[in-house]
Amino acid sequence: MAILEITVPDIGDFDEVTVIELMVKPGDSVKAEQSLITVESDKASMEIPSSHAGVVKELKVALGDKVKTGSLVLMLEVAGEAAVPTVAAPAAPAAAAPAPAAAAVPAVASGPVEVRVPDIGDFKDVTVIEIMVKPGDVVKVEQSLITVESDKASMEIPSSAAGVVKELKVKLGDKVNIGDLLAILEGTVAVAPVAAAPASAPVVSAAAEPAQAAVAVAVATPAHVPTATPALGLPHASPSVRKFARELGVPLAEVKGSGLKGRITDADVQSFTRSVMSGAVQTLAISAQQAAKPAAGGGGSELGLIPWPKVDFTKFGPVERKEMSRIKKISGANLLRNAIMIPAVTNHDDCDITDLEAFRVSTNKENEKSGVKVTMLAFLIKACVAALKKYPEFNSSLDGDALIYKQYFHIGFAADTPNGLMVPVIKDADKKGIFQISTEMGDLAKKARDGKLSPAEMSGASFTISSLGGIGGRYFTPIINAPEVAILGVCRSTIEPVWDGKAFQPRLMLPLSLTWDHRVIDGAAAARFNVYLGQILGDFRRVLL
Ligand code: CAO
Repeated sequence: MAILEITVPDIGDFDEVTVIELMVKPGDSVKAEQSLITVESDKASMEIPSSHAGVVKELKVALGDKVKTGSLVLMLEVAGEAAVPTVAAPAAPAAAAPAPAAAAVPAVASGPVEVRVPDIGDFKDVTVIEIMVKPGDVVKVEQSLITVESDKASMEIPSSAAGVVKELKVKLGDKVNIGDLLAILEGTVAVAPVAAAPASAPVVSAAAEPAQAAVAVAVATPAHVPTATPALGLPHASPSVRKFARELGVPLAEVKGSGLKGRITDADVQSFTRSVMSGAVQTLAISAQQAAKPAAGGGGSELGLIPWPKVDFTKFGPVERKEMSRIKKISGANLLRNAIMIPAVTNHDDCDITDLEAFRVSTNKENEKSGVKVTMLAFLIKACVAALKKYPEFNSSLDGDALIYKQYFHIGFAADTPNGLMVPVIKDADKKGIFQISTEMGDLAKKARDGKLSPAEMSGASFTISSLGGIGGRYFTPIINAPEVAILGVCRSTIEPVWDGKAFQPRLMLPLSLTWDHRVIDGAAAARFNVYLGQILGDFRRVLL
């Protein structure tokens, strides 16, 4: 046996790409050429294959990491001599790497317009494996029309014009080349320069929103590899279908492909979703989670939901459609999974922070010149660390039937940014003072707003705080940031009349909302956690007891 380092092969012009999907985990057996991870730039997504067959020992990348040619992906144990040298994965299909197309300024034409296969680099006789439109469909400029596949890559071919599809000139299995006629559009159509100049590279969206590039490039599974089965974990699907499945939280390995060679199409993903919703199919992902909790609840996955309403809003008034930011899409998929899969309960409580607030204000006054402003959140982080130490199950994660108790205290805090919610992490908050925490929080919040947080700065949290205190509100039910098991929501403190046994006293009360995973934590423990947290915030000297 030998251990090999599997690295990112030559991925052409891509400088830094983001890891958006991990397709294997430690312990998995992989074949040579099996895809290990998917990476995405703003122009394309690609699957990175394994150069060897073996067993995954250790993943060296996490979701969100930036990688480039030569970055270490994972350690692979392979059969053979221990002397086998460390090798890089074979070169990626650099020819498939997209080159930027000229910005498309649509011109207007009327009458039939021919859409042809634009310049697809060195690829010859690529097979049409998916047809994404049909006669009568209205297509936009840059909308993907078909997916083609060579033995190295699959790519979606976009339309060079907008209009109504009058006739399709290709069918599944056809071999196409540069210049071949794909479709005829009719009506008044907007024509992008790419149609007039087929030499422009087709594989990059030239539309105004490059992040939504319609075209993706993938290192394809070799033709001889059989159609994916859940057991193999090798779903055969184009990057756009993978992306679609990810957005819906659909485990592709469980979807049966109806396309050529068993390829999974958008329609397959949609019909799988419908089956899950109707209870006809239970996803393995959900079963695994259910296995982790006592059998008392029975099946429980038959959500029995009716389909999502499809409404033509323009019937009711003018509308504007805007793509959601990438962060929103990613966090949305995570939030949906966490909301559905965790039996979460929220305890609301109030705690008296009158004295702490007075201390905070005086501390800030004394340290005005230091430039470091201490907000209530820094104290909350310290107080939570104390409560997590006293109630360690709140600092744990589920691992099958076991709990992983973390002996570190890395506290995530939700930060509101123009692009969406981000959760930077204060590492080792137990070892840091209020000033250091405040300084780090300020730096991390700024980086989050500027979109400059590194994946490392957003990972490893063992507990999260979501503070809306600077904004307002009373209580809310935060969603647990899996695989954590609890999250504290905090709203704005207000002066309340509090009965001291003789009279009402004006006290500054802080509303707390603690959401916890009922598989790990019981209601009584949650109530105790909140009470203890309130006691600490009421009098920090208790930390010393
Ligand atoms: N009660 C009363 N006032 C509070 C308070 C509370 N609980 N928490 C903060 N404040 C005050 C601060 O003292 C500060 O007052 P001054 O301007 O008078 O000094 C003001 O509100 C603004 O504070 P802040 O929000 O800038 O600082 P913070 O440390 O409390 O929070 C950060 C930092 C990054 C967490 C915050 O800016 C943020 O992004 N919050 C939103 C988090 C979020 O979106 N959560 C929802 C997740 S679920 O979708």
